[in-house]
Amino acid sequence: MKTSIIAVLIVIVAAAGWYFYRAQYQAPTLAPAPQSSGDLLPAPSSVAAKEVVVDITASGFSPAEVRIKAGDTVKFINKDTKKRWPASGVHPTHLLCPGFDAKQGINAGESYSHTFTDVKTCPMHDHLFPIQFGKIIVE
Ligand SMILES: [Cu+2]
Repeated sequence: MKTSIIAVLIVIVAAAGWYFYRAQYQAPTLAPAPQSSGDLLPAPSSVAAKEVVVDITASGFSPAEVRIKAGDTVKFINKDTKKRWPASGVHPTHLLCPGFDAKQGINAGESYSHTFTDVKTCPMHDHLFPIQFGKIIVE
């Protein structure tokens, strides 16, 4: 009688142990639900502000026309050998897009970044070579 009670207890303990082991083991397999919501993460990041690079070469801005979203940043990299000075129109006051003005010549190899917050088209030029133009279209 005593041995049969012990045997039943062992079976109960084993069954409970197996149940909890299985519940624990299965927990990670339930993870795909949060992981699939993780799949949605790239969408917000694609909406997030981005940085667009414009090279300034001897022949001017490349690309000369950039289309961005409000909040995006344009990074002007001086790839010429001379100083370059990206700024908004109109030369020489640069007031069409306030703040978009490097305020000084950028050395070769260096860069100037500006974040465009207003939805508008900003004509741009090189203040040191005011025959080179472009535009930043902020949507
Ligand atoms: Cu200018």
